[in-house]
Amino acid sequence: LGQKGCVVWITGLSGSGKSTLACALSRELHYRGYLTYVLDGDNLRHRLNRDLSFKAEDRAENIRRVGEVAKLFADAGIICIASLISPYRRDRDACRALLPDSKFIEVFMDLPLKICEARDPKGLYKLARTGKIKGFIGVDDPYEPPVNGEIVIKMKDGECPSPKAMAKQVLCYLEEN
Ligand code: GGZ
Repeated sequence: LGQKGCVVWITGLSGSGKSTLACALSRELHYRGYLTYVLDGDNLRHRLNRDLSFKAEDRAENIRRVGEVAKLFADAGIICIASLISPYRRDRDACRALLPDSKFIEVFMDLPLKICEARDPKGLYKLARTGKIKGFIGVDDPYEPPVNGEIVIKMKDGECPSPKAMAKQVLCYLEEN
């Protein structure tokens, strides 16, 4: 009772830790008794969005659909954590426009490309660098960072923040706002 839904929209390069943060944040919120639901771009592309490619217009449609679904969760009083590369500002802003401003919290994973590329958990950067996949964000397609996002996750003292530290940063924001 009394829970207010919202959308926490996590954007950033492949390998920047979006899914890791989504998972850690969801866990921390559960401990505190909140209902959450994670919408992960990579997972949704297997079913709901399996008809979509990585061309700009398909990314736009991917993000539009996830934005609409996220809004439904928020309307139901759930904290919906959406984790997508969502590289283009216009697409993210269209999702923001579906909700009152205080209910859309944009989290930018501001980690250097070098770090994301070094992680390369699925070997996708390697495929992109060798031309085996085209239009990979950060390699041959641009990423447009948020300008007025609510939260920025950054390196501290040359170290990437831990999943727990990232989740705490978002939690603090949610609690204060
Ligand atoms: C194949 C790709 C491509 C291309 C991204 N070809 O880091 P990941 O692997 O695990 O998650 C990424 C996922 C991107 O899906 P999104 O829905 O988040 O993207 S977007 O918001 O831009 O629509 C990545 C993988 O799919 N990926 N680019 N070019 N696989």
